[in-house]
Amino acid sequence: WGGLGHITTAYIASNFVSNSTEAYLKQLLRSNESDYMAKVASWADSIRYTKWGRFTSTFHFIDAHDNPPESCNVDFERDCKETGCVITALANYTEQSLDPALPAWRRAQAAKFVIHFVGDLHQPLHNEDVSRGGNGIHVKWDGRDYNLHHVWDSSIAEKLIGRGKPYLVAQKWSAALTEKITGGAYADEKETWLADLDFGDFEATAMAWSRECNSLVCEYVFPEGPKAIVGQELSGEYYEKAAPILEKQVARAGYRMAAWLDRIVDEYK
Ligand code: DCM
Ligand code: DCM
Ligand code: DCM
Ligand code: ZN
Ligand code: ZN
Repeated sequence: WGGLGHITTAYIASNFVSNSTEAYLKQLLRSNESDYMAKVASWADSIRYTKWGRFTSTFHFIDAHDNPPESCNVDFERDCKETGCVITALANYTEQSLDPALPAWRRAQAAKFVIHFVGDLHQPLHNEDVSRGGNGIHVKWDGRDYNLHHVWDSSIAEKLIGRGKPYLVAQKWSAALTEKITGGAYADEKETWLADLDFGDFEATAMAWSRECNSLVCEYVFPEGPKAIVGQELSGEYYEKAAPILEKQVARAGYRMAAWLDRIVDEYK
């Protein structure tokens, strides 16, 4: 996701974590403000092009070598790169955040990676190989040229909630989604969102969430295949179908992030 998506997932998570998780993370991240998670949610993107952070560049996605729109699937052995993918990254940084032998700054760093990668795992094109997750596919948005990955990372969300200061619009969006989760459209299904959460197997959990997300690629990202979308204007009908799907993925990411962080803190303390 772009900044707006990551900040929003983190704000949602901060609305659902337990009091002890909030206290632990505020201390670890050295912040007493309500944006203690939101402000670290995009950190992993800010270091991926630096010299020291280069080793993390493939950690943000898994390149599913499937065949949309006929067939969508993810296979860990086939699709996770030697250098790592979002599945191994989430598992490794969850382990690090639980390691009492690591100093606090390393556990803080691990927590920041966990917050970011739970978010990325819920972006459909972070679970797809075609043209490097859509980065190589030119499309139109409000008449201008963009790549498809950017449309799903940012353009759809920005159209949905409107432009403005990222933290303010993210807070507004997270409040609306939190309401949908607690008492609105998602209230009845939210428990099913945690059905695949198995804190005894980090990679299996991440793969279950990845498969669910990847299946959206066939239906909503490339409904008529990758070739048919090239050059198309996406801010109209395509947006109308994609926006509710994207919104649910952001809500799921935030709700699952909270549950995951609760498990980490429960086990650590
Ligand atoms: N941070 C961290 N590890 C530390 C100290 C801080 O990961 N040892 C994170 C949490 C803060 C952000 O970096 O949100 C900025 O920290 P500071 O306020 O120390 O500049
Ligand atoms: N990305 C992806 N799948 C790929 C390559 C990249 O999902 N195979 C993502 C990571 C970034 C964005 O696309 O969010 C841009 O990546 P880059 O700057 O590496 O091209
Ligand atoms: N939305 C928002 N702020 C608003 C109106 C809408 O953030 N003032 C976002 C969050 C909603 C989504 O747009 O979930 C769709 O809005 P609605 O459910 O009101 O149609
Ligand atoms: Zn992206
Ligand atoms: Zn990322």
